[in-house]
Amino acid sequence: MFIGCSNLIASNLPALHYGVAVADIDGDGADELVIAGHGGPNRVLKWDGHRLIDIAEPALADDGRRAIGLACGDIDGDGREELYILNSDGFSGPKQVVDRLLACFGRRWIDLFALPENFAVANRFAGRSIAVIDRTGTGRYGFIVANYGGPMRLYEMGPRGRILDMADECGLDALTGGRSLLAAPILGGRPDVFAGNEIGPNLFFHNRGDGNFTELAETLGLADPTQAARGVALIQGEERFDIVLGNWEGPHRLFQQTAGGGFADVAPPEMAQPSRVRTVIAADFDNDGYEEIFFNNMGEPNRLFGWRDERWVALEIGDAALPHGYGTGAAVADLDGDGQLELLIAHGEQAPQPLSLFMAEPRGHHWLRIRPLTQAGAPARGAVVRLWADGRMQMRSICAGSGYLCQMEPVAHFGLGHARKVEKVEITWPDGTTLRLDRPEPCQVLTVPHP
Ligand SMILES: [Ca+2]
Ligand SMILES: [Ca+2]
Ligand SMILES: [Ca+2]
Ligand SMILES: [Ca+2]
Repeated sequence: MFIGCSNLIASNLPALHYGVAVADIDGDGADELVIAGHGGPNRVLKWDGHRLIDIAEPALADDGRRAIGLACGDIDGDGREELYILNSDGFSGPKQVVDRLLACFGRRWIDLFALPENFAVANRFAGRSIAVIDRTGTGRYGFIVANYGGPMRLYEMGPRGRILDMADECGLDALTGGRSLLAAPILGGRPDVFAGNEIGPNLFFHNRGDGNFTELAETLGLADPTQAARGVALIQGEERFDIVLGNWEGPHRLFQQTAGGGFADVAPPEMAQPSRVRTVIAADFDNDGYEEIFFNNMGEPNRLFGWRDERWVALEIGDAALPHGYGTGAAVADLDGDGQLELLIAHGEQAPQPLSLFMAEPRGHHWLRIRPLTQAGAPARGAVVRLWADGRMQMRSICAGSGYLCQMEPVAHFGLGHARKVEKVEITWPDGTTLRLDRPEPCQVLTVPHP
């Protein structure tokens, strides 16, 4: 499937890297890749038409801190995303160096946690993943923090620009060994939160519709209490979203949403096969109209599964096997705008290694990419996009945080397989607003403002 193209990364020295987020950092309308540096600089890689160049200024590079998880979202509703960087200098519990919440004013990045009015609320626990959520449909996002040996956080912007931790008030607080986060409208129209944990059960916070949550993991069959969760991804099921979960050296799960309202693990034995897994990604890499499942493993070959003839089969992963790679984070984006997704894999933890970049072998299928925006014009993370072509419906949610420590591009990417026409596209925003586009032309990126 994958062909290595890491030579397109202009400067790529071995380093300890963790999470990867995809967002428009420099405000030019095109997405960059942000990669967490653990003890070294964070990277901001921008496609300049030929290769990826690092444009991280000192405030973003933040050299010397130990960054691990990243996510972007528009916390203040000004149309531009802020960047949350979770730093962890220890495995669990209290830490020395607080997190960053970087906002761009003009061309200057300011850490909102460094402002005197926010200093007390900043996160001082070791953690892992970050995700964003528009829990009430205002177009303003909160940042969910999965701490390890410390309480989960939900940072939102309150009156007069103050940052508040709302986790306790809305029922998102939990003290656990937090690893991965997924925020998407899984059960209903408003975004829910899945938290993959180590030492204790996973948690599923169902959005009751008013932005408050009820924890339902055990009832839904998602608790998996004996396993140590790592990467998690949302994937299209029949007419609903399912959840792929990688467990560290334990059986991987494909939690299929059942008509009865719960989830059942339907991972076939080959997919369930335990591995030293980190990030998990579901994406249509070959544009055949079906998402593949990618498992990023640490110190053993990565794996790829595809939906072929109505069942999951292991695919030849090609150059992305990286049997000696210490894979940590990974993310997808169409960097060069050719309508096929690229895959960036970060490595670290056990040894410094360079980043790895892959493109999928071209198949010549048509495609369509939908980029919905919030009321203010920022990426509408957590919105759901459905597409009908060839008598079949495909669905994606704009990534708000997934994988392990990561966040994918804020675009619904659809391969069309052998279809040459799209019947319609339907977008549902976190506030419930729905817009229908009839017969959009394929092979383009459609940026769709909130109606
Ligand atoms: Ca940009
Ligand atoms: Ca903003
Ligand atoms: Ca595919
Ligand atoms: Ca591409």
